[in-house]
Amino acid sequence: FNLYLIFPLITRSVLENAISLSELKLNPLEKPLSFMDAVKNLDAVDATTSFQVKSFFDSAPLLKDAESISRKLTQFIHQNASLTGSEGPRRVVCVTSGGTTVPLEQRCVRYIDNFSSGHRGATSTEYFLKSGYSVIFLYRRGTCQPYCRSLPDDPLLECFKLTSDSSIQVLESHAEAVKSAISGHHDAVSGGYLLKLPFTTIFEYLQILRLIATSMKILGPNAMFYLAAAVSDFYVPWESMAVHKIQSASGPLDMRLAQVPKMLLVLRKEWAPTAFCVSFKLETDKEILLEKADTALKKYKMHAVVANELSTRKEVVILVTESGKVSVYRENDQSVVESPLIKLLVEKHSTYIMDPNA
Ligand code: PAZ
Repeated sequence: FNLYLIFPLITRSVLENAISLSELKLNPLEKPLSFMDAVKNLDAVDATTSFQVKSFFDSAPLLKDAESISRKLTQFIHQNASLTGSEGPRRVVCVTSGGTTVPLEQRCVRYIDNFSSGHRGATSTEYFLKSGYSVIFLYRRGTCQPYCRSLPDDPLLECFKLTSDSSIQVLESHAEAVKSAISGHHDAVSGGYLLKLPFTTIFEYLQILRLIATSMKILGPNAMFYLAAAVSDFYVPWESMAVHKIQSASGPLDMRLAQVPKMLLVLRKEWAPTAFCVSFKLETDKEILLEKADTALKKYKMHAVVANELSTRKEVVILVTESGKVSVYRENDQSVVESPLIKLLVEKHSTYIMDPNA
């Protein structure tokens, strides 16, 4: 059973476009004029990316709740755009959190996953809210949630007990954590400062991110993207994906995955051109981490890249910007690295708001 046979045309249209474009680059005069017109004003890399992005979205399965997500977003953003504090208009940050999955079958039984507990995104959300931001929290279903860091993994079973008259009581040992989780979460959601949107697959994640980014355009430089989610680099295009569960009777499985188009550049250039954008770079090999972060900063025109190594990500991160690299450490065993990191990013965002073109 060879997946090369199942996915032979994985990105045929993408590849054809890419081939046409590379040919265009080599022999621009030999191409028909209409095609030249289509890519006018774009360099070859941008045009290829645009085609790949279009192809990705055109072939993605329809986002189920698109209308209701758009409605929630419009309401949330308009409500927050009308708020002004001592520091000017209220800022809104989109925090992405958790890993995306890549389904291998349309009626999905198996999938490839990306590592992320969601701790970074959830904790950062709390610190952004504390700093006066409103947050759109785009998170992987089942991952860590804001204000729940101090709760055990199964809060219902471990924090509560049934009394003899069948009412529910919080165990004394967890009372403080439960109180602060409930009040923090309640204040943020009922105050209209926190909107939570879940995703599971790479298709859902990118479609919702695009909706968020285009809705946030009206916020201008007061918008920020803080892209901590671990996003798949490879995927199986929907139209070439097996519909039913892949059978094992034919022996080992060979699989060829298409590359997920580089959406960061599209986010920066098209979806949210005036927003302040921070992306993350995770590596396990520290020798290549900073070089990769530098490349992301330049290639995707990010305002900042947060570089982190898997094993030390909770103790230290390195903030990479045009003006240099700063190591950010957690203060002690009781604190979290997100506290100084968000403080630094809020300062950088303030500078950006004052002069977005600097
Ligand atoms: O979610 P978590 O707290 O377990 O880990 C956070 C992280 C390592 C996923 C995040 O800091 C990060 O680097 N995200 C981007 C990963 C990437 O390079 O795709």
